[in-house]
Amino acid sequence: MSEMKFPDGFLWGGAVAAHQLEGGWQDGGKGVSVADVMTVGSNTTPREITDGVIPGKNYPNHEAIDFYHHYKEDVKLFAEMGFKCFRTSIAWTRIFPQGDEQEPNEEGLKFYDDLFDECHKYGIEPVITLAHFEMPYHLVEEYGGFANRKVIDFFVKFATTCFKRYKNKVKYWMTFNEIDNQSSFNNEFMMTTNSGLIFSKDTNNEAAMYQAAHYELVASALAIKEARKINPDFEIGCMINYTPVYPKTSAPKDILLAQRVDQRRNWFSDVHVFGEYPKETEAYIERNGYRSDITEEDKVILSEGVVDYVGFSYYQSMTVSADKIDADHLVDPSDVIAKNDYLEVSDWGWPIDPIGLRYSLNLLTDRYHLPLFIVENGLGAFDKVESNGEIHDDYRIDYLRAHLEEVKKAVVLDHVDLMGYTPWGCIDLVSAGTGQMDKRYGFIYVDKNDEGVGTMERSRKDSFYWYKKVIESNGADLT
Ligand code: P53
Repeated sequence: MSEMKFPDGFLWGGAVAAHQLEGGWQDGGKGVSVADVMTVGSNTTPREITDGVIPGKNYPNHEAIDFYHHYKEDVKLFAEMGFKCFRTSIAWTRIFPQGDEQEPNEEGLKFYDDLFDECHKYGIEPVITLAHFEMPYHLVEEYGGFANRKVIDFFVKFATTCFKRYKNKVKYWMTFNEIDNQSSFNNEFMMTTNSGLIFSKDTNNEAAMYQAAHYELVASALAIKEARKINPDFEIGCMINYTPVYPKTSAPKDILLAQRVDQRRNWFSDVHVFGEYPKETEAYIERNGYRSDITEEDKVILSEGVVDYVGFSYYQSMTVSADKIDADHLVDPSDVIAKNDYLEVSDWGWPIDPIGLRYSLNLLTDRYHLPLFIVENGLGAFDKVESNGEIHDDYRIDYLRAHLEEVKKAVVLDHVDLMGYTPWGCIDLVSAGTGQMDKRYGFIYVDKNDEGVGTMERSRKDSFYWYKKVIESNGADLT
């Protein structure tokens, strides 16, 4: 294995999202996003989504790691590691602060011009997500987020504005981050961050999710159709959280349930890739009377606005048991999760499964016959700064090495067509799920804690030097 390399031009890099690192939440004319009304949580306490910004509450995304003012220093560190690409998102609220304006905000557009120029200075290719959990809060308050068909137009306008402005600076795009996360429709965080849905007690969450997701898929397809006209050389992908689903046992009812959970989660990417809903999903939606608003025109748009590649995050696998709920009674996939006795878990309880990544790469290749891009992978962990300032994060190196070994087998032995690998949170940032700073993913440490206290100073962890060597050897040296 050690002589095996990744293909030439493989996009080694790192991934972040605007709201999780930029800060500057009111700088340059930026508007309030859904991420700006989420408080800090913890390993055990969920983040609170407040009704607007309430003075005195701790909103970690407001300042984050202040990448807005530190980006030159940070991009320089990425370049030092040898990054070929850098995945970030464009904060919708920098471009359209409220979401429904006629004209974009020039200062916001300029910020990304400068950021992309800074990347290109070092030969780093930007990889851009358009909607990464940061919809304008105004669109939620005023329109109900993606519960409202009108929001499709606002998204398409935002997307088109970005495509036109950055057509010579950005080649790789993704429309919606982890669009399939909302299949956990009882999770308020997932619903708000993905679709801007805020539930009242009498809402049927599942029904709302199918309708909102449909509008998002139409918005994605329309944006892609526009993008093709603006620059035919764009590569535009979808972005899903791929979590392979395992049966707890070899009992056929567990096997069928595992398949059903996969169907409940992964129909989103089927629509992105094939331009139509898969059979079982369509049957389920019809049976329940969900997604009443779908037009013939929508169906044409979906079939025309398909993606060029499948971007996905991979953190863990999921194991399910039909002991209590079987395939025909499954509602929310989160209800059937069981413990996998073969896997260790992270400090946040996420199962660690490197082989699951090779399995996923093969499965997605067989299913979609498209290039894949691992746009997130990594270990959220507590780091300790030694008295001499060093950070020995061997657990992070072990995690990434084990995953990359499996990726390498998938690419070299199984011939999976993989565009690149961008581990999540290449610089420490605010956790999406918990709002914590102390759930760290980075190669670069940022001195700031969950209380928001710290000097913001950046320093290189051991993993920084390890990843640099991985990139330098094009993946031949993972030691
Ligand atoms: P954190 C779980 C929960 C929330 C967001 O997650 C998630 C996931 C994983 O499926 O999605 C992605 O920060 C997401 C990133 C996020 C990352 O996973 O909760 O695209 O925004 O930071 C890691 O540890």
